[in-house]
Amino acid sequence: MTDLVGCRRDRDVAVITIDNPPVNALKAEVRAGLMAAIAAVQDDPDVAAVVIRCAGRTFVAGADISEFGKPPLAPLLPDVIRAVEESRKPVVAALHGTALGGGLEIALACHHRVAVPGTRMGLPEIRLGLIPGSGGTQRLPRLVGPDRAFAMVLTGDPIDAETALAEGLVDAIVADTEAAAVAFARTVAAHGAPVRTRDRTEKIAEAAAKPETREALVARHAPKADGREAPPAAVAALCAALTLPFDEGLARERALFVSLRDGDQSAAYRHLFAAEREAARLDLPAGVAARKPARAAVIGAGTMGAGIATCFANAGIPVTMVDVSPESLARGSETIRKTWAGAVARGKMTQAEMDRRLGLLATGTALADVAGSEVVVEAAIEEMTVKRDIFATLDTIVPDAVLATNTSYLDIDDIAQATTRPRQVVGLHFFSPAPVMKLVEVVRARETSPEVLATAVSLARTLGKTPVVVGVCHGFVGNRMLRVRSTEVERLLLAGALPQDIDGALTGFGFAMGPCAVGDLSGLDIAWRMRKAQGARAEIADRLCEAGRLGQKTGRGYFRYEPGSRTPLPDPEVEALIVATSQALGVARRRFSADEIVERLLLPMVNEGARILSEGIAQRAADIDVIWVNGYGFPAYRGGPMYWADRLGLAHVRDRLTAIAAETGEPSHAPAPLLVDLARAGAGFADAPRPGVTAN
Ligand code: 3H9
Repeated sequence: MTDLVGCRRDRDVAVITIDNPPVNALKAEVRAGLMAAIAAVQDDPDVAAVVIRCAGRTFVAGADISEFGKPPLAPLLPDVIRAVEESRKPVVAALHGTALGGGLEIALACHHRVAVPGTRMGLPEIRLGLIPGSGGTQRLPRLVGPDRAFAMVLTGDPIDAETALAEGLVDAIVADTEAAAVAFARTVAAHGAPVRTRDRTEKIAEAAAKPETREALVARHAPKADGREAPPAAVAALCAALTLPFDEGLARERALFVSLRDGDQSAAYRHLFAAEREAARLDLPAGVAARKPARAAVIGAGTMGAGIATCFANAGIPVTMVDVSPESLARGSETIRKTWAGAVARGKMTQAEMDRRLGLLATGTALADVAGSEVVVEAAIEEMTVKRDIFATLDTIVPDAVLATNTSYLDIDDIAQATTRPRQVVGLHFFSPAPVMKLVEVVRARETSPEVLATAVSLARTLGKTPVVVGVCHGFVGNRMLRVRSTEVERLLLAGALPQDIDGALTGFGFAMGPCAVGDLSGLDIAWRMRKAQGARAEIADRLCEAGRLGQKTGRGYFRYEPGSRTPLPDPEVEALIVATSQALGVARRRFSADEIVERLLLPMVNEGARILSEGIAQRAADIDVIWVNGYGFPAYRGGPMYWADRLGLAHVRDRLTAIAAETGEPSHAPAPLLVDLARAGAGFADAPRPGVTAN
């Protein structure tokens, strides 16, 4: 055995324990230990059955992701798993925590599985741009049937122990993994030779025999083509399980897995996996720890306020939502109730759970109603005087609370000065719809204390969010870069592109929606109002608004919409308006290819990212990637804008920006100094020096 895999005897049952904290990932030493342990018990006449279990908080959560991209080390997981399945003594997997990926694949090859309540089982490889690579696509359909297997492999969503029992993935739910698994193993040992999962064909017989059943499965579960390579590969592997002899299906799965593992997309997903965890890590001074607020308040019952209050109640934290307008408060409460009622109607939540969450939600119309809260998130309208007033008042009502603002643009340092304790003020910038969107920009103001920063990050994680710490500037990281893209959209429209060209280029790149359709969805008047307030103009966007084309809500924006439809349709009227605007401004129009549009929209954004990095507004390039993938729909399989730029090569990015600057005459298109320096050094944004973070 090895240090990471032990084997002890409980009378006639061998108990193999994997102990590789934190998540028992299957690194080479673990694989070797498991292989040796399985081999050792085969010839031991005193062993009648075997249990595989894990120490610590979880059963194996998968292959060790950090080994991908390096030369594979023997024994390979498929070989270990084959040895488990071929064991002459029955093997029982004792599951707890999260049995995921390669971990679940081990369990699938065991002859039986038992789980404690609360265990979650899944094949999440698709979220890493992969498919299961050790028989998951071949054995899972044999145990749970093809329909459930397609759903699990293609969504990556885990199932709970009760579902697993009902579907045949586990044989029993037990109170205590080890003792119950040993007892279970002893019982099955008395029932003769173990049955291998590979030989269990009854659940796949129908789909194996009928092409129309397979076609229906694919139609039901395969997502529409969106540039990701893993889903079609998963479908191919699952179909192989239904149509090929087991060993051939296994070989097909492995070949598909290896090509994905060694490809660009899964490397991009791995980058994001590491980046999301790194972004939540803080270098805190010794002795500083996050607080765990037990009671929260949200100021403002608009879309954002109600959404944020929902997040608190969803996480089990009692929350008071305050709005001076009883009408807004009633509307906000109704929005929340409808969100949960919808989940109940879809079978995603029980009525009892909804009632419990409703019980966590209180409302009030006076700021004094937030008394007793340990964190307050202000989500009132975006006006500095309003926010400063609220913060000045909160200062006295909740003298010890963390005071957070959800502002998207305003200067948090200015807001903090309205209080007597700017050290306790921080930004928590949620994205809409708040209960759904994972990203939260945690904005560290000039005086925010490390304790408050740590509290904000930990709170965001408790709410199930992906926090990224950013500094104060107009729009922080995400919206500051978005603004650059919006400016470029306007510039391209004037220079010759049409909305459908722009959206087609970016959806072709992998965004779910193009910027023009997004504008139409959220309403073009929002940005219009902001421009008017700042005395700024965007000729085409302004003229659309002036013509009453405010987006989907008026049935017309950059596109036109048939009544009741959300499908953007090109509109000759818009084309005429755009061409006339170009003429009026004396801008010559020309054609732009999709590749050129992608460059023209995204490279200036990357350039802004470089400035953001050198100003220390973001700490790492990877933080910017996490923000754009989780908050703005940048395709995850491209790893985020800065990672994408690194893959293009910064010398190429620099040269293209120089060419764009020459064509547009726009000084901000000139490559940023950091980009130039890195390109000269042959380095990437990933190598950019991190700004020194000073503790307040
Ligand atoms: C696979 O299995 C392929 C096979 O089909 C075929 C192979 C041939 N490897 O998320 P957390 C680290 S693909 C290495 O903060 P939580 C993680 O980086 C894999 N390390 O905790 C972090 O490190 P640090 C399929 C891993 O409690 C620490 O563990 N499996 C791995 O919020 C704690 O993680 C998956 O995709 C790993 N596989 O969540 C599961 N997993 O402390 C991916 C985690 O240094 N993992 N680490 O930052 C997860 O979904 C979550 O980590 C889990 C725990 C739910 C397990």
